[in-house]
Amino acid sequence: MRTGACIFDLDGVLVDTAKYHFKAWKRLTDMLGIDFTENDNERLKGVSRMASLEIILEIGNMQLDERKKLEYATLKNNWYIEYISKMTPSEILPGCIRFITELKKEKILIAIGSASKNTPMILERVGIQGMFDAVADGNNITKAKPDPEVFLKAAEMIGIRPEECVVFEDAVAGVQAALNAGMMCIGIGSPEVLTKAHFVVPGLYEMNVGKLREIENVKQL
Ligand code: B16
Ligand code: MG
Repeated sequence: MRTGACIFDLDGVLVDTAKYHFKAWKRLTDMLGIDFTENDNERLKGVSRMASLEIILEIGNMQLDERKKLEYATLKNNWYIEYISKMTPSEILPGCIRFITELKKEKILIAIGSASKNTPMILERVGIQGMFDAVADGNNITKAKPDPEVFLKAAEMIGIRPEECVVFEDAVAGVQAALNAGMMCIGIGSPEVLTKAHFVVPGLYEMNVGKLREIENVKQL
C-alpha cells in the first residue's frame, strides 16, 4: 500500500494525558473508597469516559444508578479539565512535531482519531490545533474503540480510503479499532502489549517517513 494519510490517536501518542486521567479518577475513587492503582489505570487507556467509570465500579465492586454514574463522570471530567487547562506545548511527546512536519512535506494528510471529548481543548492548550487536516474525536462519534467509527470518520473527513490510512495507537482497543477499519496500524508502546499492531515503536521519536515507507512496502493489510 501507499500511505495517503496518517491518523493519530491523541492521549498516549501525541501527548501524555494518562497521568491527568489517573489523577482525576484517583480523586473520585478516593472519595468513593475504591482502591484504584496506576496499574488499574492501564485498563482505561483508549476507553470512553463512561466505560472507564464502569471498569472502576467493577474494581470497587460498587453498583450505582445511571443518574449517579453521570454525576460522578461529570465530577471526574471537571477535575480533569482543571488539570489539562494548565497544559503547555512542552507536554507534546518527543518526535511528534518533527514527524508530522515530515509527513506534511511528503503531502501525506494527517488527522486525529481520539476517543476523548476533550480533544479540542488539549490541542489548543499544547498549540497544535492548526496542524491537522481533520479531527475526529469523542464529540463526533457514537461508538467507542474497538469500534472503527472514529478512524473511519477521520478518513471520510479527509477523503482518503481506509486502506490508504495508517493509524498510530497506544491502546489495545485502539489497535483493534484500526484493524476493524481495515487500516494499517503502528502501535506506540510495547510489542508484548500491542500484539495485533502491524509494527510497534516505543514512541513517535522512532518514526520517520523512510521507516513508514519500509513498513508500508513489507506489511500486508
Ligand atoms: P474524555 P485517546 C482516550 O483518548 C483516553 O485514552 C481514555 O483514557 C479516555 O477515557 C478517553 O479518551 C475519553 O476521554 O473523558 O476526555 O472524553 O487515547 O482515544 O486519544
Ligand atoms: Mg491513546
